[in-house]
Amino acid sequence: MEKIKIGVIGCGPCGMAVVSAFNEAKNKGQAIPQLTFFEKQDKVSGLWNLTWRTGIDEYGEPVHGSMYRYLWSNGPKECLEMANYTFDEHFKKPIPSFPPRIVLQDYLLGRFEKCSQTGHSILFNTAVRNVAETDGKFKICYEDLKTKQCSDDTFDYVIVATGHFSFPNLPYYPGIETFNGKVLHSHDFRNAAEFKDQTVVLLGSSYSAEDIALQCVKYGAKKCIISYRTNKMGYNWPDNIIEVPQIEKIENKLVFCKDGSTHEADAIIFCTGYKHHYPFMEEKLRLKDATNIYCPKHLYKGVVYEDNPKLMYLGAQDQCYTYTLFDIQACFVRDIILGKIDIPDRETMVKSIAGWYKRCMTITSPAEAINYQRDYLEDLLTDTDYCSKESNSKIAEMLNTWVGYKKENILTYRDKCFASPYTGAMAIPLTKDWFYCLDDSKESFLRGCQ
Ligand code: FAD
Ligand code: NA7
Repeated sequence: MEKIKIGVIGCGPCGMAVVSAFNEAKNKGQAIPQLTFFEKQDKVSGLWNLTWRTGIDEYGEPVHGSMYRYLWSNGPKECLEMANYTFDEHFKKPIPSFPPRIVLQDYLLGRFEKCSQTGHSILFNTAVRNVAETDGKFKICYEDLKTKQCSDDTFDYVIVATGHFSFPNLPYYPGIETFNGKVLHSHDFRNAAEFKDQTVVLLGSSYSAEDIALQCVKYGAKKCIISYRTNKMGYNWPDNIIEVPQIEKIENKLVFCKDGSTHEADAIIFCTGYKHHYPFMEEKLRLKDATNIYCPKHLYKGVVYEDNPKLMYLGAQDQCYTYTLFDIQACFVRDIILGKIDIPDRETMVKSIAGWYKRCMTITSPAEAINYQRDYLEDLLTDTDYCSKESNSKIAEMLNTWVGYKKENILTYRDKCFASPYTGAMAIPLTKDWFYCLDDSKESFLRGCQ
């Protein structure tokens, strides 16, 4: 019998989770399908590859990267630890709970190396241009970015793992064209040191605004002014970070807020989030809705495309859980493809999606979002194996504790230690408070971990 063919678009953490999931099946002696990955970068790990580029890359492609220098994990590493590859296994010694980007990438790559015996192929420097479905088969058209050669291939299943934190949501503010200073979206933010001695206005009040404001003052910005549309973050900010209501207009160097206050700024950073963007999917296969914690309204169990269950989207929701969620989703998708999980009829799918979506729309606090995602993953874990439901619950508990630490003191939450949900081993503290750790190299970080 011919092997089932799976085309996976993107080889960031979600694509890498697919490799690990099938590797687990192979280790158990199961026959696995033929996996082909299309990756437009020249290496795996998606956003975790730091790039200095903004705008377009060397091939004229939109730059995928949204991460920046000096980025440290914004959640405890124990909440994204991979069940089949613990931090202790990788680093061979305990490390602190909040590592810099490069350390988490190192870990990601370690697991990938260990769990990569699936015989898969990865086409690097290859951008998928079009995915179309006819008679139950998917045709993927792709371009080799180096040679500009376009080719196509046919697949039984398609897994979209291209991420959704790369295509900026960039609203208009009246008068912004008169602003005498730098204007950028967080997607293009690369180095906080650039804003030394400056007053920076950040638009938006979520993870990017929070972290970029902290980064800026950590590396010498004079002041950060965070403008919120709906709610303040309300953290115990240092004196040089303030929160102000929505900006109504901008004139030269001045920004005017809804509450009548005026502020002078040197730079404006749009931290207004990202949009789902799958231009390469033919219209009937394309996710279009805004992101939320469940994800667009058309994914059964958060992954299976309602209109065509042989198409899956991974990691398409906003995330409290990250690597753990990607891994569990990948195991779930693997078991559908291996015929271990049945896809119900459309009516049942629609009902299931509606139930999760309805609850998602009632979420009003971080704790509700965390517990929602815990329950969602627990639901997947009923049908697939990855980690125990107890470990999943422990992760939610830790995420709730982390939210509390942030409320207590936004400057010190990264100094806290958590325990592994799998081994119980406790992290060690940073040798110096995070706010004073200006060197984010792997060497410097691991040197402190004797
Ligand atoms: P991505 O990492 O975006 O990978 C998608 C891959 O698809 C990329 O390699 C891309 O090149 C490829 N691709 C895209 N389009 C195409 C195409 N047409 N053809 C071929 N290949 C394509 N998570 C955490 O756990 N901790 C953190 O501290 C954290 N910080 C973050 C900070 C920032 C600024 C951002 C933006 C995100 C952060 N995240 C963090 C979340 C992060 O998005 C996830 O951890 C993870 O990278 C998502 O993995 P992914 O595989 O879904 O997507
Ligand atoms: P988020 O979490 O989607 O947040 C976007 C923020 O931008 C949020 O506070 C929105 O306000 C605000 N927003 C969106 N549109 C507008 C307009 N038109 N005007 C004003 N404000 C707006 O994106 P982030 O980049 O912070 O985080 C995404 C990921 O990147 C996350 O996983 C991090 O790890 C890094 P709202 O609160 O909806 O009123």
